Amino acid sequence: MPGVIRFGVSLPSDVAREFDEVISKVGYKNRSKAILDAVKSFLADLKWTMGGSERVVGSLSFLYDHGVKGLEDYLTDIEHGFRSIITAVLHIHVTDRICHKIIAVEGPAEEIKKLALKIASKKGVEQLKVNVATI
Ligand code: NI
Repeated sequence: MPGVIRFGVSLPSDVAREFDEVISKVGYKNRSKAILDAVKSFLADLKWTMGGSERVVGSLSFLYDHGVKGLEDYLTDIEHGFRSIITAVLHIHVTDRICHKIIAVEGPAEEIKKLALKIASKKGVEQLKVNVATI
């Protein structure tokens, strides 16, 4: 097949067995597609960790307490400031005080990292998670 490289990989037998069991349970028909997905996810995580100029697409998800003074305004200002990489924002009211926000992003990993750190470090924000994929 053009554009495809075949290579052998050595794994400890218990890891290989578990890999085969798990991918089969979730519906993969063969190892190649599972390994392709795993490698893409691994690369996306590394690009994110390196925070370089590589373009990634993904989302930030976090909870926050809208009762914390100034937090809503801070988040709105941040969203305007980073509008070049924000493609959508979803706000869900979870309880009387707690909101769940999902911010869809696309752009350089380093910019997405900056945005995530500015939000995560703020009082009242909890459990921020970043999910990124390579384009
Ligand atoms: Ni809300």
